[in-house]
Amino acid sequence: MPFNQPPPSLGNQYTDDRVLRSHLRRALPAQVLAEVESELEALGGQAGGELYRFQLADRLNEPVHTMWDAWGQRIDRIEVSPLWQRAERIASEQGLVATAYESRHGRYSRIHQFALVHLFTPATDVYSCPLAMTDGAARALVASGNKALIARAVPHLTSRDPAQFWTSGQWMTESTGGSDVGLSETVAKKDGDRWRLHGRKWFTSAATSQMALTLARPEGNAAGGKGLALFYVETRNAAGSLDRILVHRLKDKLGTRKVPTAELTLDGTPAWAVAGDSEGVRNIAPMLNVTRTWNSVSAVSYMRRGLALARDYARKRVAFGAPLAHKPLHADTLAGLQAEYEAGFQLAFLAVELLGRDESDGLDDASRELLRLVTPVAKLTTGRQSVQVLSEIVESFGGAGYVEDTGIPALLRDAQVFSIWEGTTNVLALDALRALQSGKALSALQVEVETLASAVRDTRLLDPAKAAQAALLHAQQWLGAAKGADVEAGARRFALTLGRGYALMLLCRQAQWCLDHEKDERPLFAAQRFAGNGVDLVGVEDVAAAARLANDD
Ligand code: MFK
Repeated sequence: MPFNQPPPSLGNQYTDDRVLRSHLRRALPAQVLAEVESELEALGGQAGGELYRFQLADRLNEPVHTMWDAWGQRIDRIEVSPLWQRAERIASEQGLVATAYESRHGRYSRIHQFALVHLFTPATDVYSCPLAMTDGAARALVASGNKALIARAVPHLTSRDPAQFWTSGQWMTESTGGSDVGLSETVAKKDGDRWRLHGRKWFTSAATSQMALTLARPEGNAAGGKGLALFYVETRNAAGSLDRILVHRLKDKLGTRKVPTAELTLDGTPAWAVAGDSEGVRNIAPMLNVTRTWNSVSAVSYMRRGLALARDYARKRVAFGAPLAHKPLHADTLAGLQAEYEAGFQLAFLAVELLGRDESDGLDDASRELLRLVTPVAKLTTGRQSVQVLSEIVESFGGAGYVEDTGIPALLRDAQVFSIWEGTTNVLALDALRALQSGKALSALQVEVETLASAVRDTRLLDPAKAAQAALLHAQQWLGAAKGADVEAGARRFALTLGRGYALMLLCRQAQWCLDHEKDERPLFAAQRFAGNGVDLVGVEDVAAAARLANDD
């Protein structure tokens, strides 16, 4: 018999995830953890078993758009893959959205929910996309105070009954661009007590949703984001057909191939104003901040999935006389990636924790400003990390990682979206600057970091903690000194330094806790390693030189 390499396999994705479990032991009261742990174990078992096998079997299935029926009727039916059909059922039954709104554990409900998301996302080929928008829509509707729409939609968006459960779209992007949303061309015309929307939406993810929140410009309103209004749309009429919505085609994307992302025309689509007839960007912001949090956790969950597969493979794959796991160079490579995962995890779950506190007990001004800052910073930091980590994961499998039917290449292609949708790295870096405008967020961050640093006692953690503080101080000094175009040019390096510096500080806190309570040194090693990977990216910029270099003139 010729040699056949054993493929990588996955165990229970909850019980195997030291980082998730240890974080929950620190962040949740013991009673809450005891109440939620069986759910997490069950989903972790599904994720590493039944769903992983399903993913491999479903690999080539993609959503199918049927534009016409046999008799010439325009139907625009979109059928998602069997894996996604199963994912929708699991999502509603296991409360991937509902958990946050049932609020059984008060301020801890978001941590509970996002622990489920962490297990669910990489097991369902990003079914978290429609769920993120569903959660974001529920949150934006609640924030709007629009009683009629809250009563109409939120019970569906947060249902555990698959027959009642709705997902929501978030239709923002037009062909004028996904970042500068103020350029949107869709027009809203008043029609009695409702509106009709006319325009083209160019990148509408998960086009199978029962409803959507979208932006359009009421006739006569001014140009720009403030002249847009936020609208609620139900996609189907009483007969079950799309209600004056035409689906032109599904996008042929690099990754997230299961997500039916469509180009739509709104052809007089009935719509209801969510919160007045202007300030649409401001009114959709609660949705953006929730979907960005889903993005952060999903990016981290992909790093974890890649590492779980790579570690298992390294134990099985023998080369040059030993398993790869015993080869110092291979171990060193995986250690660097594990450190990225551990730090990114801490940052993403800080955003989660603050969101949960805000929704249950309310936050004081300083913590609310911190949440506003941490949300884009966590999104941009983890989005970049996931692309880099998954690229290394592919390489860690050698040629096998480059072969489609191992399922490994799809991880990298999917990960690439986390730094693009919901705002690219650069757009979010500018959003982080916007979040700093009041001046309170940086001082809140400084106070937090000093508190975290003062709790670090193990001498081996002092250097990583100092590296984190030095990077954050450098970022603040840079911002204090930068002027004009320099601020924009350096925004990305500034925001990534905030993200990586803060992530390192949080990892030091977790490492100290693990030394004290679990006699576990691995988070300490992760903190040391992450500090070595580099946290201060502020650098020295020269705007004129950068412009010449970029434009090659
Ligand atoms: C795994 C899960 C992932 C999720 C899957 C989702 C599927 C994919 C669906 C999509 O991709 S939908 C498209 C996502 N698009 C974006 O994220 C847009 C990216 N662009 C931006 O974020 C721009 O910064 C922005 C559109 C907001 C800029 O528009 P404007 O019109 O120039 O906004 P402006 O004037 O800066 O802000 C308007 C108001 O909103 C201001 O408040 P005031 O009127 O009170 O001054 C801002 O402070 C406020 N605002 C903006 N962003 C905010 C915010 N408030 C709170 N949080 C924010 N993030």
